[in-house]
Amino acid sequence: MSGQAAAARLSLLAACVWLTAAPAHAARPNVLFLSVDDMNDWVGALGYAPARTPNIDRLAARGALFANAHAPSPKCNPSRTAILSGLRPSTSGIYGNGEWWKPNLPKVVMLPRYFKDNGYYAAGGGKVFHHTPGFNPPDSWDEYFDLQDDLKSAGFLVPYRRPNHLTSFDWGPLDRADMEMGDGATVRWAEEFLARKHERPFFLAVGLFQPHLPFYAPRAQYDAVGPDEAPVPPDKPGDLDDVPPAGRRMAAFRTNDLELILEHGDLDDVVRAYTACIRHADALIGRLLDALDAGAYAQNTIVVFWSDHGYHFGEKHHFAKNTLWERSSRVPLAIVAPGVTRPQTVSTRPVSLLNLYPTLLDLCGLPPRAALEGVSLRPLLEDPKREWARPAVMTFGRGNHAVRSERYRYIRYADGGEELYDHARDPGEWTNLAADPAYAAVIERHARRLPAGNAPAALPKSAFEFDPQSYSWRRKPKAGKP
Ligand SMILES: [Ca+2]
Ligand SMILES: [Ca+2]
Repeated sequence: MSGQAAAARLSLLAACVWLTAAPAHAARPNVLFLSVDDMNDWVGALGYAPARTPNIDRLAARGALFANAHAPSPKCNPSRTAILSGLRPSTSGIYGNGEWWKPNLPKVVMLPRYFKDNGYYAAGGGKVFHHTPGFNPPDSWDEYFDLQDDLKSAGFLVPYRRPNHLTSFDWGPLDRADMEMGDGATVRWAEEFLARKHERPFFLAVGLFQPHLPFYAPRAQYDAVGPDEAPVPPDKPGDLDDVPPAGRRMAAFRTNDLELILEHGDLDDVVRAYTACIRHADALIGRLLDALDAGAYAQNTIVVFWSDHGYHFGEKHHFAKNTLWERSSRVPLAIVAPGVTRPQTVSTRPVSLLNLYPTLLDLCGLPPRAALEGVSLRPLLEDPKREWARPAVMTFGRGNHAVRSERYRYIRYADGGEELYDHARDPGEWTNLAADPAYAAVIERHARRLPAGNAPAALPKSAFEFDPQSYSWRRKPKAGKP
């Protein structure tokens, strides 16, 4: 080794020692990763008045609001797994709520774990991963606040108060205050977390169950909405006539609930209760923002607010989620990044929540990961109007995808069925243009953005034995073998 090379090596070593000794996180921002469950785009900041969401609106006004943001999949587990893994459902094979991600994707490093492995204190509470047992491995976190089973979901689940005609859910007012609901306990924990002194930068994930069904809202929120304030969305007669069979099958999923709600004349009351649940979530978000502002971390904490997917209330004669239309995929998304975003900016560029993982690594200066399929949104955070050629892609079930550009939504089902909607003229997605030859080039342009592969569905829960004590899985022997 030459003297020069040796000197260079020594100085490199010295640099390494310095890097190791220095607090590597000195300038790293904290993260408040704040999510809601099944909240569609009914927030004031996105132009929907009845929900009345002053706290979500003030959060959005502090930074960048994305007005064309979409979930990677219209269901809890595939959406959350995609967001937290940075992998599309078509890559991971996690398409539904019945597949544990961990035994199927043993090598994947989820977002909180990556922060934890890179010097952050990773804390979570409520519903971040899908909430049933086996979806939230403790090694993802330094600290986790989990609700007891009877406190989970939107309110207090059992007993259902009405011997009602529905089997799957209930709605209405509960005689409880905002902080006495299930999510109130999570918010109280997060308030205490934000008041604590932290030695390391933190990644704090707060996952509210609201406004997921059952749509139980504090009575004060329910009463404040009023019976006529939240309109039932229009369901245009014959709207499904131009939808291919695969899309009609998605629309028909769980239609029993919708038929019964309509038969009993309850849809307006269901919408009212859901709207009250959004207001309830908003009130809790206000508590969190106040706690952030009152503590030591207001100036150096990135806040990301997102919902895991949207929700139908009769549009396309469908109830809940599980479709590839705008109503199932469009979500509120706001990012406040001190020193990067400017207040009151709005971007109409199409973005997927798949981009959150690489965005947060970029904003926090953590090593990028080549495996991630999204890209950092930093260019749009800095300039919300800049060119953005990348559409948002969403997947539901194997081989079924939607591609959302700034203007169009193109849907292609596994059997080749297609839909195309022009949002400049038809925001309700009522007229399928896919068969119109005038749009052949538009379709071709969007079809190029479909995922290249469609991974086989991951193994279902029934393929494994799960031990909640050790939080580990064992593959069951295949049936028929001794
Ligand atoms: Ca959900
Ligand atoms: Ca139609």
